[in-house]
Formats: sequence, structure tokens, C-alpha cells
Amino acid sequence: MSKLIDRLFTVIDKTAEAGARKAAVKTGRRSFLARAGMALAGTMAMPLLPFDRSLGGLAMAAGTDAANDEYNCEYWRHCALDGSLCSTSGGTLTSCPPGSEASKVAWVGTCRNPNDGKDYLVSYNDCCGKPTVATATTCFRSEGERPGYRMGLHNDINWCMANANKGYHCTVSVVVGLADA
Ligand code: ABN
Repeated sequence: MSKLIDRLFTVIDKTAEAGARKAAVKTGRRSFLARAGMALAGTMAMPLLPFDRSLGGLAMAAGTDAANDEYNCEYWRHCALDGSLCSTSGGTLTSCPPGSEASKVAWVGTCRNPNDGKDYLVSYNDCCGKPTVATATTCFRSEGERPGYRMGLHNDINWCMANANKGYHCTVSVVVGLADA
């Protein structure tokens, strides 16, 4: 009789164990599916959520090609250049074209370099002694400039005035150094 009771308990144990295992497997699978479903729904909702796509001011400014293209008026060093680019008149960013000479006086602007976020003093020397080139790129940028009655802050001036040959040809942009150095 006791053997029969023992066998009965063994059968009950095994049935209970098998049921518990099945439940554990099912619960595990369900919770995995639930989590995967949530993740999928979250990913699909992402494009609908409002978030900042600008990558921050620095990245935006540094990313623009024009701000790093010396032949473009938007180039960062040309921020206060009023005149023709020497780099498009047979010269370079910092040197006068052959046959012209740098002005003895110049307008100095302060330009922010978007690549490092620092402010630099930039000297805009006019190159003198030759007529302007019709195909040259002409820029009218005036960051930090003031009207003509503030002579020292006005950049719409022929800086060749102090040279023997006063004919304006083009303008170079020469970095002098850090503005706050
Ligand atoms: N500094 C460039 C320039 C030259 C002549 C007249 C105006 C501006």
C-alpha cells in the first residue's frame, strides 16, 4: 500500500514539474516577444518625436563648405572684406598678384573661425597699382564695420591712398593672430 502511495506521489511530482517547466518556457518567450514589440514600436515612433537635428551651432558652422572656401565671399576670413578677392585676380589669399603691391595701411577686422570657435584679427590689405579684373569675385562683407562718419571703423575705403600708386586692384585677407591674445 505504501509503495502505491509512493508511486502516486512520484506521478504527481513529475506532472507538477512538467507543468512548471512549460509555464517557465512560455512566460520567458512571451516576455521576450513583449520586449521586442515595445522596442519595434519605439523605433517606429522615433521619426515622429521632436528632437534637435542641428548638431549644435559649431558643427553647423564648421560644416558649411562656403565658410572654408577661400574663393567664396562667405569664407570665414573674409568677414569684413569689401572689395575684389586677390585669389581670383591672379594672386592668392594672402599675396598680391604680380605687378601690384600691398597697401601700406589696412582695415583690420575680427572674424570667428567656425572650425575652432575662436576670434582672429584679419588684416585686409588692398593691392595697388593695377586696374581691377572684371572676372574677379567681389565681396561686400562688413562684420564689425560702422558707417563712414566713424572713419576708423569704416571699411569702404581705398587703402592704396598711402601708396605711391593709388590704383586699387584687389584685397587680401591675412590672419594677424588671435583677437584676445
Ligand atoms: N578696400 C577696398 C576698396 C577699394 C576702393 C574703394 C572701396 C573699397
